[in-house]
Amino acid sequence: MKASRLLEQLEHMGFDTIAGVPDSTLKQFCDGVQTYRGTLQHYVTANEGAAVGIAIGSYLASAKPACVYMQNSGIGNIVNPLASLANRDVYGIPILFIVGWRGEPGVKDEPQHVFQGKVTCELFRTLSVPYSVIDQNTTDEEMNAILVEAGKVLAQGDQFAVIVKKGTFEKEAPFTWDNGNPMRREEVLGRILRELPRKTAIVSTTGKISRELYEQSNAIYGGHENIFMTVGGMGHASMIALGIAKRRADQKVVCIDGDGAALMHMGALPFIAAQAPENFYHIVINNQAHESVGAMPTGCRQADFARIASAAGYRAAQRLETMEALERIGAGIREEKGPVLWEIPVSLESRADLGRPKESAKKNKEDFMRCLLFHG
Ligand SMILES: Cc1ncc(C[n+]2csc(CCOP(=O)(O)OP(=O)(O)O)c2C)c(N)n1
Repeated sequence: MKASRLLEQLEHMGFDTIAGVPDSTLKQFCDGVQTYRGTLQHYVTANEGAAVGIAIGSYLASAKPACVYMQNSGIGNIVNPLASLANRDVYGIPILFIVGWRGEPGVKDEPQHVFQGKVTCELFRTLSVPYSVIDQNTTDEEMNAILVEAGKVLAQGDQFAVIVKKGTFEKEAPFTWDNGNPMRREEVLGRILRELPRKTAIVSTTGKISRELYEQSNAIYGGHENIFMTVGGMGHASMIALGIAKRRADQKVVCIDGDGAALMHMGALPFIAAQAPENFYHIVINNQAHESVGAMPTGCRQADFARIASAAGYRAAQRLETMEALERIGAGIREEKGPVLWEIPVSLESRADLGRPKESAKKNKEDFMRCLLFHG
């Protein structure tokens, strides 16, 4: 199936707004949205619940339903505005969801996707959202029929979901862009690891930042037991790090975040500042993109995390733009009290042969807890 064709159909059906958070299963679809030349207004929102918010507002202003695309990991973020606002027992606001299905039962996937994948259809049933599943064998005629069915549901003020299996959308012209930043993320992460005292507790964010840190730490130190990889729960790494920092005042804790993840639950920043943990250090690796799932730009490319952190009340915040400047991290963690934030701009590059954690998630958790217990 071609994303461009589906988008034309949506426009034809009267959709004029599409909002969402990018997903690897929907990479071709997301590229299609970026390169689409029709009139659909597109937003990459900070989280999936925010996309539902835009869909609701757009409907209120135009009486036209909007489309929300996302990975199934984002279902948690849509539940609240869906169940307590859009549902027919409240306002009855039509929304069409396009949902990438990671962790489909029977298809091998990473630990963070297994349970979410298993309960995906069940969750939509529970939320009273009828759905159809599509895959690479779905024909254009079958897709038309699904959209006709969806249209009937939406006309009643209800929501409908199209659940998309891996490999459904064909490759078309890819969307390419450049953020102009010279430093490579993987090299930056290696340098950060060398700057930090060995065994500093690190909480790393969802996606390739954790995968690159894992490989870099194994290469530099022969292990990674001091790193807790937030493989799922995108946007929550900083609060996990805060939870550790509050319980272990004797330990310095570093959160290595992505800009997309930091945006997703940005209320964490003023909250961390209010808690004022002296042993907390926050590093935001900023490529202005959701690089891990296909390098789609975030909807907030102008965001200046150092200034946001200062305004939120962090004790100090700074942008580090060269490899030499990364020395500030080593000095800062030894000499400065937290909470401190360092924002590091990086390019959109990543290695095609980047690996994934080899141990089970549980083993990594146990190693991390043991390391935390016996260090400091
Ligand atoms: C709630 C949720 N929505 C979407 C995803 C899919 N996802 C995984 S990593 C990622 C991008 C993360 O972007 P950023 O934090 O900027 O890090 P980068 O990949 O650019 O290094 C996305 C959207 C997810 N895991 N969870």
